Order: sequence, then C-alpha cells, then structure tokens
Amino acid sequence: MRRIFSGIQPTGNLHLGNYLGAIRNWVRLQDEFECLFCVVDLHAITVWQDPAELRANTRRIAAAMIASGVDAEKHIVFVQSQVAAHAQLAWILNCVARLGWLNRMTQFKEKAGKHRENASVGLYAYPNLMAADILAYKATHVPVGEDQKQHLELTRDIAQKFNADFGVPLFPLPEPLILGPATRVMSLRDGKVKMSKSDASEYSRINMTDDADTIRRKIQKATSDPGLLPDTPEELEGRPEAANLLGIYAALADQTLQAACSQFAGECSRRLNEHWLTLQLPDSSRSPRKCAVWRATRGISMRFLPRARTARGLLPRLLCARSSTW
Ligand code: AQP
Repeated sequence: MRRIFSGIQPTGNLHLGNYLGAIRNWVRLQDEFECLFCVVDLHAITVWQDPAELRANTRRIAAAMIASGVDAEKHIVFVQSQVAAHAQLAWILNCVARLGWLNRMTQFKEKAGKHRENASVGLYAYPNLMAADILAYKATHVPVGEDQKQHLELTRDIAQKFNADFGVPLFPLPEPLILGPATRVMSLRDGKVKMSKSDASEYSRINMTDDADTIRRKIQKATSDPGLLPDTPEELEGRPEAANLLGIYAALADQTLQAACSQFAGECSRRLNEHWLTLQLPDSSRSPRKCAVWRATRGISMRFLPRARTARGLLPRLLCARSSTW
C-alpha cells in the first residue's frame, strides 16, 4: 500500500512556497496514493499563537487546501489535535529519538535563533511529533519542501531504531517526495532566507489570498541583482535572488529550470518578472469560508497505535482515568 501523509501549520496565510513545495504536489499525487492531509495545529503551538487567530487559521488553511484542489471526499483531510494518536505516539517516540539527533536539526537552530534558552521544549521536540504524524499511519511517502528533508531523515532513523529495539517490523521507512524546480522558494526580499508565513514583511511572500494587484506590486518590488540572466542553472551560483525568481517562474510555467534559463538568457530580471504576471496562480480567495467537516482518521490510527504500545511494553489504553469522587 502506498500512502501519503503530509501537513501544514496554521501559522498564517498560505504562500507560494507552501503551494509549490507542498500543496501542488499533493494535488498531483492524489490519483496514485491513498492520502492523509493534515492541518498540524500541535506543531503551530510550538511558538506563540493567539488562540482566536489559531482557530481561524486552522479553518482557513483547510479551506485553502480544498480550494487548491485537494479532494477531501476521496482523501482524508483533518486537524492534528483532534486525533489523540499523534500526541500519544509522539511521547513514545520522544523516548526513542536521541538528544544527539535532535541537536543536529537546523530548523530548531533557525527558529530558536539567539534565544535558544527561551524556546519551548515543544519546538525542540517538533521533529519527533512530525515522526509520529507520519508513522501513526504507516505512511510510505511524504511530499514536502526541501526544508523538511532533514526531519524526514530523522523520522526514518526513529522508525529504524524502534523496529530494531523491539524486534518488530512495525514502521515502514517513509520516503520523502521533493518534487519540481521550486522545492525551496526563497523570500522576495532576501534570496538567502526561505519564504515563510511568519516573516514580518508582507513583501517577502506571495500569499495565496493576494489579489492580482497585490501580486503585481510584490513582484515588481522583488529584490534581484543587476546582472543579466544566464544560459544555464550552474551560472546562477552566487545569485540567490535571480535563481529564486527563475525557479519560481519555471515551477509556475511547469518547465525545467534549464528551460527557463534558455527562455530568459541575456534578459534582465525585470523582464522575467513581467512574464511572471501572465502566469496563473491558484486563487484561494474562492475557497469555502468555513470548513467544518473533517473525516475522522480514528479508524486508521486507533487500530494501529495499540501495536506500537504493546511493542513498547505499555498496557492497553483506557479512555479516561477517572475517579468516582470527581
Ligand atoms: N519556502 C518554501 N519553499 C518550498 N516549500 C515550502 N514549505 C514551506 N515553506 C516553503 C513547505 O510547505 C509545507 C508546509 O510547511 P509548514 O507550514 O508546515 O511549515 P514551514 O516549513 O515552517 O512553513 P513556513 O511558511 O516557514 O511557516 P512558519 O513561518 O510558521 O514557520 C512543508 O512541506 C514545507 O516543506
């Protein structure tokens, strides 16, 4: 069975990076795989979120997924915190993963920055929860952007160690699916920084809810260098902004980076940006305002979790440990 699990945090508006790095690939893979697509709100709260905003964003992200073409009738679209198996398995995996492994995670270093001592424990253990998300459903493939590759490798290490420690071939080792010419879309203000929902500058990203005028303004203001565009991708070395703009164009025009280089060789970036504007972006402003229907995933994860518990030596789950004096 080939099964996909992938998720997005409800930390703000979806942007072009989320679309090209993740959602567009989800939509394209839907016919080949059984899919679970998740709004990962437990990941979002590893950094501060306003509660009302988080609730609204959770619905908004699910609506944007559906507006982008995710088929919620055929596949499972759900909210992470509504399925207890994620947190339960994450704790078991916290006890499998090694501190040395987590210490190598670059995303924690980037997100915690200079204030490492003030970061939440959740932010540090984030990759173990991501491993639980994937392994709870025995997913075989995980479509992600380049930024999540290291976390996927960690998931494979955790699965391998669990299987070896307890002598059970319980978890398959999931394969990352990192597809297309824009697997790491960079900020429109700084080609060395990833396009991100939480970047303070609105001009750093194109949101999927931006209207045509806003997109035009953002592209016109996008940072580039004064050099002419080269013939080959290799010549983009050391030119992060030009590489980013060409990569995005190639992805949106559904062509290779080499084809985009050939098309714009000898032109300035401004000329490339004019072409950008003729390309179709997904319009998630047409998405349903409210997305209240989640197909429960309990059927899958609850059947499977007891086997992980038993392998680990834990007794069966009680629904609630309740005292009669409550
Ligand atoms: N810039 C990007 N280029 C390509 N892919 C990207 N993804 C995110 N940013 C880019 C992919 O989108 C999926 C969902 O990501 P996420 O929302 O769960 O977390 P993130 O990677 O931390 O995204 P952001 O936008 O940077 O959120 P904040 O600012 O809240 O941290 C993943 O598959 C990711 O690879």
